[in-house]
Amino acid sequence: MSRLVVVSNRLPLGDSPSGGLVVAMEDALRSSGGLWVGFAGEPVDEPRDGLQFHPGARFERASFDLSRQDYESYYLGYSNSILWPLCHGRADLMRILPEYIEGYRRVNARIAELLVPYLRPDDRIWVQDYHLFPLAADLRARGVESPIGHFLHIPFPGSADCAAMPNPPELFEWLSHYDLLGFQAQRDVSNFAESARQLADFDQIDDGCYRLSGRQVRAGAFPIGIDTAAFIELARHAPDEDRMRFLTGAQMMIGVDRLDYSKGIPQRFRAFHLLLEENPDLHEKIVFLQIAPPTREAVEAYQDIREETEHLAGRINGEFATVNWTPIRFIHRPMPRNVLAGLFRQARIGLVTPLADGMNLVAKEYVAAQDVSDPGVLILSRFAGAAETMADALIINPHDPAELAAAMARAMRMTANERRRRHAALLRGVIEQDVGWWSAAYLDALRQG
Ligand code: ADQ
Repeated sequence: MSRLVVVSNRLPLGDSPSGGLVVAMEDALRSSGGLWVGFAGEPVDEPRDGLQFHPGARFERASFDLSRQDYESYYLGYSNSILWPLCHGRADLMRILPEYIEGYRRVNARIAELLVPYLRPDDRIWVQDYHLFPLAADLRARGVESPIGHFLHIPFPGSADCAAMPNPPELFEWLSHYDLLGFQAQRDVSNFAESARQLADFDQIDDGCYRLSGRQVRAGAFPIGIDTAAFIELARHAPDEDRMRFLTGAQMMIGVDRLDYSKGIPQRFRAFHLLLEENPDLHEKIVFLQIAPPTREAVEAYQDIREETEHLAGRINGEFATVNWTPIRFIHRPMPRNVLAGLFRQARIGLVTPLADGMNLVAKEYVAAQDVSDPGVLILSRFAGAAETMADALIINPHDPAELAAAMARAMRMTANERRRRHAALLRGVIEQDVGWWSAAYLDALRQG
């Protein structure tokens, strides 16, 4: 079997808890043998030449260094101050600087340069996410002819947003060098085709097969999953009881997100305010636990969101708290995965309300963690990729506080029968389309090219 080479922005090293992507890649790499290349951690003053190999896994792992300047322009700059806001419908938050664009091109070309000496002719190369759009073009320019696939973990923007990029045709030129473009949802495949039609030299050849800038490219939706079996076990054996004392008999509603403006955290706080205003009977019956570790704090747009959310939480607690009851608990730290799993299991409501999201794995983790005989209710934004396959959640528009507050009230009052019926349907999907299914489906499609 040909070797799999995965390239991602980050190479997970050490004992940090594994997220879905790490588990998926480890799974795929272990079964076919392979190499995972990525950036390992902190930028340095003097980047070393070449790749650094890290023994100790059942496949090869190799990292590259980034200088502080490259980290700033390629990672914080182009990737997270241009592409991330653009792909999440926030073109207004983009910060377009010429050095970001140059840095992004330079780093991708350097990664290709470092990688080429280690590639074999029969490799299959799988590039992950928006940090590395140009990588296939850079590899092809250096003579690489192997199949190269890309998977985008975040939404693909529609044509109006694409047009707000610094140089839209360049994005499509980069994409045209891949054999297979993988997206989270059908919505993204449609956005890709529509944007390419408007902004590039593009034709549809067949279902899922296109001509882009004179080259043939396939595209499809491959909804990412979690390691469902492992998460179910984690939740079953999670430490609990003591930790739940704060509930003092109330039901818990939980939100777990990186503190990112795309996740809709202020919107859900406002809806919770409305819920308490309109439903005095729910006072002291519900506690909202929001866990949101800060992220990308060096990027300006992330500096305001913490203040806004803390202010809203303070206002709600100031207005409604009693001696025995604090309506919102807001924690700004990451949590060990087993603690998270236990909290999900205890929560009557799982709140996943992004304004835009590629998939959202928290929605799947919440479902996997439930006790099947007395499960909680998932409230899910229609703008999460997960909404395409999780129709049995309460699907809401996160911009509408009245609709969201009504869903919270409905979830609080939902009968055990309806909760069990909805949960059983959701769990079936989360089990069937787990992370192993996802990587196998993608790699099969890449192979058939
Ligand atoms: P993210 O934007 O990071 O991922 P998500 O899919 O929800 O979003 O994954 C977050 C992961 O981090 C989950 O596994 C969650 O449990 C964990 N996490 C969040 N807060 C935590 C905390 N406080 N402590 C510990 N763990 C925490 C991007 C895209 C998504 C897409 C994924 C995978 O934005 O749309 O689903 O990649 O493709």
